[in-house]
Amino acid sequence: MAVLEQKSSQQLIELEDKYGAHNYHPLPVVLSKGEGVYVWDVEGKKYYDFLSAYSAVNQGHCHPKIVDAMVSQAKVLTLTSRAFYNDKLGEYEKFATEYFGYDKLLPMNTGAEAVETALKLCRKWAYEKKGIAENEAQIIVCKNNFHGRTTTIISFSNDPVARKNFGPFTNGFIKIEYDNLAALEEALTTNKNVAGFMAEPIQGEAGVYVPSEGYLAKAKALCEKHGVLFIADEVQTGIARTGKLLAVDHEDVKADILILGKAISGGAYPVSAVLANDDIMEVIKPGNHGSTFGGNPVAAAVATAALEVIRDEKLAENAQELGELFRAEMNKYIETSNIVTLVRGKGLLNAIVINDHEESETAWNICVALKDNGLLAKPTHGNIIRFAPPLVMTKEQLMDCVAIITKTLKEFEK
Ligand code: IF1
Repeated sequence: MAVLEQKSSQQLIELEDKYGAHNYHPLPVVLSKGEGVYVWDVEGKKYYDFLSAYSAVNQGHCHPKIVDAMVSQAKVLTLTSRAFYNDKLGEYEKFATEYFGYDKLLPMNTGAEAVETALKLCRKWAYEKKGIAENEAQIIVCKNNFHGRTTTIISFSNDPVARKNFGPFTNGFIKIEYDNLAALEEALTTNKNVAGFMAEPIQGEAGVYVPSEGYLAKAKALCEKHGVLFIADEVQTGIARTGKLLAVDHEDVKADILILGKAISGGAYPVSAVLANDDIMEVIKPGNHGSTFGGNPVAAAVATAALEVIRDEKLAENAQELGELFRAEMNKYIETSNIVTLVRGKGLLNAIVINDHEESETAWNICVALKDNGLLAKPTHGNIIRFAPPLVMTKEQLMDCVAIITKTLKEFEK
């Protein structure tokens, strides 16, 4: 067989440009290998990965335990559909429900599918348990949210780029300001058909907005007072990313419906999940919901291994410790900087704010320079750069990354 010569980064970028939909604007780097906190481009250059595929690779790239679980299962049975049982799903559901402390788990594949599942579950609960008139349920969401890209989810987005020309949209959502308890209380008291309140415990895409201390606990208490379900979207903040297993754990909050994705599989395979207790999950009956791949044996094997790695390697504790170190080091730099105004985050989900207007290219140019200096990160909105390395990073590696980041930022000092 002819040996395909390895194409250059530029050739591979041109292939995607010619044959692929232009639904992304990636940083100009073509990756071909990942291991732990490192990735390599096709020319063999090595980088620190400071994005972790948007917090899907918390366990590090190609973690051997996770890959072995995937390969072993893939050689035996990949997919049965849910028309039949398989021998891995029940074991995984037991493991994961005990791991997170819920009665039941509904397995899906992507984060957006899990968000859609949670919304359907909340509505059905509202009609069948709370007695809201059918098709009248309202779900409260937060402005500047990011919950995925399906038509219903963008229906309650306020990002014009995510919404324009994708209408008509789904009704039944009330948008309030994030981290504003008065706005939540008003929405709960002035609308009689509220079924749920869904929020990210930290708004990731909006720019790593950490809400005020106590916000999540008080929001949950308001939901309980008004008989409304609190839905936590932990697709990005979950699985040890913020220094606890779940971001809501920082305030000892138990969501009525928990949404997981991304790192529940360590980034090896699309896996997502919705967890709830029986009094909520029991409204789902055969035929109400599902998906071809949801709960497949490979997903079950991969997610079990990925969650074991988080626990056995104490990655939440590591994220907590390294996150504090990262913010302390960045704050030292910020004291002397005239381009970075602040660093914020929890655990190893952090962001810096560049003191330039939203439309400026500065954050992008800094990320291109970081790439040239061996570290991959990407701006969220305009002037905010998210920093989210794999949670397996060592202190020495983190300090090396801090040196790269501060050295690069100094190149942009005015
Ligand atoms: C893209 C953003 C991050 C999420 C939360 C649900 C989902 C996501 C809190 C949906 C997904 C991804 C989507 C990906 C880039 C990334 C992202 F920039 F889009 F907004 F992380 F912040 N809830 N976030 O963060 O999960 O269906 O993607 O599996 O669409 O570009 P998904």
